[in-house]
Amino acid sequence: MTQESNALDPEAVSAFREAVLSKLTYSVGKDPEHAFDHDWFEAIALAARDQTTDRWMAHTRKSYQQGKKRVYYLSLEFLIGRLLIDSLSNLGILDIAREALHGLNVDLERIRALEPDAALGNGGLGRLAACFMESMATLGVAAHGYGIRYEHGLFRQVIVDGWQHEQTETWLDFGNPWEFERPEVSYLIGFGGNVVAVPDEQGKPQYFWNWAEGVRAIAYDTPIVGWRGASVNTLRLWRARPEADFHLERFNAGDHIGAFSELARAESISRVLYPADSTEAGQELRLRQEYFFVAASLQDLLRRHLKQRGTLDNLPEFAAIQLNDTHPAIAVAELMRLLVDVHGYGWEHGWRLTVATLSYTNHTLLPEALETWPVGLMERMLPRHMQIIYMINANHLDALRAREVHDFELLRAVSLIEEDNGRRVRMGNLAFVGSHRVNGVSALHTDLMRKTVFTHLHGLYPQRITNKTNGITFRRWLYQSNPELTALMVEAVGPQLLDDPENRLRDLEPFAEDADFRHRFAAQRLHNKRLLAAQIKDTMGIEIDPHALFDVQVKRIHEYKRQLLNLLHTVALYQAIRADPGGNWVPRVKILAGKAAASYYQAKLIIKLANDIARTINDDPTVRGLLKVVFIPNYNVSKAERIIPAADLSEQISTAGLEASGTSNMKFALNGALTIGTLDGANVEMSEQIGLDHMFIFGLTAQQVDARKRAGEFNAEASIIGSPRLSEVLSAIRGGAFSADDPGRYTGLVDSITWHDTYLVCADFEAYWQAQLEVEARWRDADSWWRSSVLNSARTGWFSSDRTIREYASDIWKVLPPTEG
Ligand code: HBZ
Repeated sequence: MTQESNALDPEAVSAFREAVLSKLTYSVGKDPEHAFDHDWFEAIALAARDQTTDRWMAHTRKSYQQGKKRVYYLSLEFLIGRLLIDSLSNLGILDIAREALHGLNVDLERIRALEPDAALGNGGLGRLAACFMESMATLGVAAHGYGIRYEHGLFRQVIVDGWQHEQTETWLDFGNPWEFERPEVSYLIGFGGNVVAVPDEQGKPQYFWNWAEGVRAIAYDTPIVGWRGASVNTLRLWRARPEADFHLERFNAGDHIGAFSELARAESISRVLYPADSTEAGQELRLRQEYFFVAASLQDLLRRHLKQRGTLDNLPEFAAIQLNDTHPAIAVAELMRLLVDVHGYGWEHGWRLTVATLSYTNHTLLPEALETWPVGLMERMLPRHMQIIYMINANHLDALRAREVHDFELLRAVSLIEEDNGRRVRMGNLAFVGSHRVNGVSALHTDLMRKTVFTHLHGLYPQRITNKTNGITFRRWLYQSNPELTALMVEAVGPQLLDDPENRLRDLEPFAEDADFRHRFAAQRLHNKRLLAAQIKDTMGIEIDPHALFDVQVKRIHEYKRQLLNLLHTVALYQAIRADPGGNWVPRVKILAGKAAASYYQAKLIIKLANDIARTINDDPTVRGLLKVVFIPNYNVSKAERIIPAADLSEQISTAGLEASGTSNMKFALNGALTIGTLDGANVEMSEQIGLDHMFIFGLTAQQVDARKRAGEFNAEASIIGSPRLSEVLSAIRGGAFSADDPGRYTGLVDSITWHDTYLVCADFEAYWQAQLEVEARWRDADSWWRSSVLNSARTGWFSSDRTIREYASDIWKVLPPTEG
C-alpha cells in the first residue's frame, strides 16, 4: 500500500538510509558488511524511534503549554505485538524506509519477521488497551498508558503430540529498541507492616503506614505514535527492583544465595504476566503486581499534576484515570490514602476527588472472573488499604441507609465485602463505588451488567453505568496487516479512506455491485490465502488448498467460546463426507488457534481433541482433501495479522450472553470475512451495521439462555435424541474414533456436555449445522458471497477504535466536546 505520494522524495530516502547506517555504526556497533539481520532491525527501529522522539517532545511540550487535561489508562496488560511496521506506517515513511533499505540490500519484510511480539497481555482486554493507545495518539488525546514491563510476556505455546505445553517467552533477549529506560523516574512502593494512628492537634487520628518491605518501581517509556504522526503519547511500564541490589553483609558472611533473596522477591513482581484470561488465581503475587503498578502510576501522575498545577484540588479537571477491568481497582483505596494520609485532605473532600477522577471498564460477567481478595491477605499485605476499604464500605452502606434502603439482602449484595466464602473484598464493587462512570464494552454486555452483576448498584446509582462498544485500530488491522486490500480500496474510493475510514469505508458499498471489483476483491483474498497456506506448509507440513473455504476460529480457548461446537461440526461434516465421498462438497479448511490457560484442563483437552480430529481427517484418503483441519500453534498478534486477512468465514459462536464484546469479530469483518455467530457481544451491533443478510446468525439468544439457566435446563439428552447427526458425532468421539491410542480420553468430556451442558453446545448444534449449510450455499453462489464480503468491509467503519475513544473522551473523560446523539 502506498500511503505517501507516489514518487518518493529521494532526499527523504537517502536521509533515512543515512540515519540507519549511523545507528548501525554508533548505536549497534556494527559495520554493514558484518551486520546480522538482527542488527539491521535494531538500527532501523532506532532510526524510526528518533523520528518519533522529535514529535514526542514537540507534542509533550505543546500539551503542557495548552494545559490539556490528561488521560491515564491503567492496565495490567498491553498486548502490543510488533512495532516496526506500525511506527514506520504511522510516521508515513514505510515506503521511504523500504526503498532506503533496498539500496542497502536489506529486505524490510525479512527484518519485520525478526521482531519479537511484545505479548504483554492475554487476549482481547490487553489488545484493546494497545488499540486504544494508538487511537488516543491519532486523535490527539493527551494520554499515558501505565502498566508493567513484564520480562516474560504470555507463554509460548508448543504442541507436543497434540497437547499444549507452555514455554517461557523471552522477548527482551536482544533488548528492546523502542523503550527509554528512566532510572531517575522511580518510586518506592511499600508492602506489609502495620498502621499507627497518632492524634493531630485537634485530636483527630492521623494514620501512618509503616510498611515492612519496599520495592522500587523504575519507569520504561515507549512512545506511541498516532496516524500520520498526529501526536505521540507515552506508554510507561514499571519494572520492579529491590531497594538495595543485595545484602552485602549476608554475602560476606557466606550466605551467597540468601544475600540475593530480596532481589529475587522484589523482581518477581515484574517477572511474568499472569497467564489466566478469565479465572482468578487469587495468588498473592498477583495482588502484589496490581498494587505495585497502581501505586507507582498514581504517585507519578500526582507528582506531574502537582508540578503543573500546584494543588490537587483540581485533579478531576485535569486528570481522568481509566481502570481497565478490576485489576487496577486498588487505585480507589490508594488514591484515597495518598489524598488523605499523604496530602492532608479530609475524607469527604478526598472521596469527591477520587470518584470524580476514576472510571472503570468491566470486561466480563463470568462470576469466576470477578476478582475478590481474601480480607486476611489484604490486611497482611496492604493494612492501611484494608482500613480505607472498610471506611469506604461503611460510608457507602450508611449513605444507603440514610436513603431508607434497609433491605438486608440488597445491602449484602452491594457491600464491598463478601461474607459468604470466608471474607473477601469484591474488587468490582470497590471499582464501581469509587468511579463516576462504569462502562461495559458492547450494548448487550452493558445491558446485562445493569440486569445481572451490578443490578443493585445500578439501582442505587442509575446514571453510573454507560456503554462504550469496543473498537479496533484500522491502521494495524487493515492497512498494515492487509496492504493489498487497502490499496484496492484506496484505488476504488480515493485516498481519503486512509484518514477517515469510519465514514469513507461506506463509499465501497456501490462496488459490491461491480463484478470486476468483486473479482479483484476475491483475487486479493486468494493471494492472502496462498501466503497463509505456504506458511502452514512450511511450519506444519500440512497442505491446504487456497481455493477451499477458509473457516477460521482464533481466540483464547475457553468453554464459553465454544471451540467444541466448531469441532462437533467438523466431525459431523467429516462423517457426512465419508458417507457420500462422491458428493458435491464445498472444500473447506477449518483453521483454529488459541492458547489455553495453563491450569485450565478442559481447555487443554479441547486443544488435544482439535489435534486428534485434525490428524484423523487429514490422513483419511476417503476425504480427498475436501476437508482439512489445522490447529496453528502459538497464536499471537503477529499470527493474527496473517490469519485474519486470509479468512473467508469468521467463527464468533460463544454462548449468548457470555462474550462481553469480542474484537476479532470486527477485525475479520473489516477484512471482508463473513461471520457465522450468535447474537452475543458486539456481534449484535455488527448485525445492525452489516445487515442480517450478510452474516450467518444462529442459536439461542441471551434471553433464551437465561431462561434455560433459570429453569435449570442443562441436560442435553433431548437435543441429542432430536439430532441423529449430533448423536453420531458424540458416539464417535466418546468411542475413541479420534483417540485410538487412548479410547477413553473423551468419555468425560462427552458425558459432561450430555448431562450438564453448561455452555449449551448441544442445544445450539442443529442451528449451527443449519447455518453452516447456508454458508455453503452462499459460497457456491460466488457473486452473492463476494457481494456480502465487500459489504462487510464497507459497513464496519463504526467499529474503529477512534470512534470508541471519541466516546470515552467526550462522555467519560471530558477531554473532547460531546459526541452527537
Ligand atoms: O475483553 C475480553 C472479553 O472476553 C472480550 O469479550 C472483550 O472483547 C475484550 C475487550 O473488551 N476479556 C479479556 O480478554 N480478559 C482477559 O484477558 C483477562 C486477563 C486477566 C484476567 C482476567 C481477564 O485476570
